[in-house]
Amino acid sequence: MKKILITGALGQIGSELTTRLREIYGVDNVIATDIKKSDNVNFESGPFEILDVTDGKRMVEIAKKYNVDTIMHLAALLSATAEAKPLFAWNLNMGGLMNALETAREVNAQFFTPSSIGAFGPTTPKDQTPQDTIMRPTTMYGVNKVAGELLADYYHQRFGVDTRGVRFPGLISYVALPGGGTTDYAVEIYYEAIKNGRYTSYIDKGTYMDMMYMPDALNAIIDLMEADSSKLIHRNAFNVTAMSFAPEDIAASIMRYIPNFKMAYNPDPVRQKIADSWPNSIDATAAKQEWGFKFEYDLDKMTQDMIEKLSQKLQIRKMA
Ligand code: VAH
Repeated sequence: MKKILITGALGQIGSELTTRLREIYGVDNVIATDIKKSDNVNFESGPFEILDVTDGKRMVEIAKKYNVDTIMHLAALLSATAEAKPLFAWNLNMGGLMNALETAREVNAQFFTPSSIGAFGPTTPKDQTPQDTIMRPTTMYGVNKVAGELLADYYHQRFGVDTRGVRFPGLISYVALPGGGTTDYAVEIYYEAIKNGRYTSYIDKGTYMDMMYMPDALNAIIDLMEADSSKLIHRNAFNVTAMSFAPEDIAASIMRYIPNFKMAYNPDPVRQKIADSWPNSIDATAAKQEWGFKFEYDLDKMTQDMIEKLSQKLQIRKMA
């Protein structure tokens, strides 16, 4: 990777991936793009272009203008929004992905796009979900992710594009808020715990989902993209996870640092149904074996860092 184009650079992953890649590869070698101008100070420091990923012609123009050799396609609607607007989600998620793959083919760039545990469905084995298994998702987001995995593999087999991807679990971070996801509760809870000392979860008790702290997610992307291609048996996309927890587990972890924190439950039928269709835990053995996937943050270590960083960001002292 020498010259990297990122789509969706203002999103939850993109905002931190842009900063991290600029630290590693040089500011001028990471071209951030998104559908709107950024007010994020990090972006003033390097190249930024307005790009609607459904405009394939413009995407190729930008890729050629900066002579990119890597495309990281992150722009997409997440699960809850996609369920509310399925046709828009199909057009944006699949149209954008197709344009990104075509651009990578045209300029001979390496390619990354994230899949998700949302690619699995209710008939998938729920515990320690294998890398290769039944994938019949019952959400538009899941359909997009399975189709996306197949498309990315097709572009590798048919056109030789070096496509790679991971099936991300829910991602937790303090820089940019996620938008329209099912796992967003695991981010909101920290903000509410610090601001108000309480949170009402829209995901019910006992609902286990895989999760990962953003620093581990960024490392996974970079490690996969730098991995020796000849060692990859799989490509799109690898199961990766750091932990699996239910809302009561994250509440208990927060209480270790904010003892008076109060948790309540008011399940949102739509997002609860999506969460219930996903695995309880997935198996990341293939990623560990083929490119050395590892993670550093477990639930309590993540909680401690989230509370510390968010307290600074919100200018509230809350550590016990
Ligand atoms: C979502 N955060 O909730 C995303 C992610 C596994 C969940 O794909 O839609």
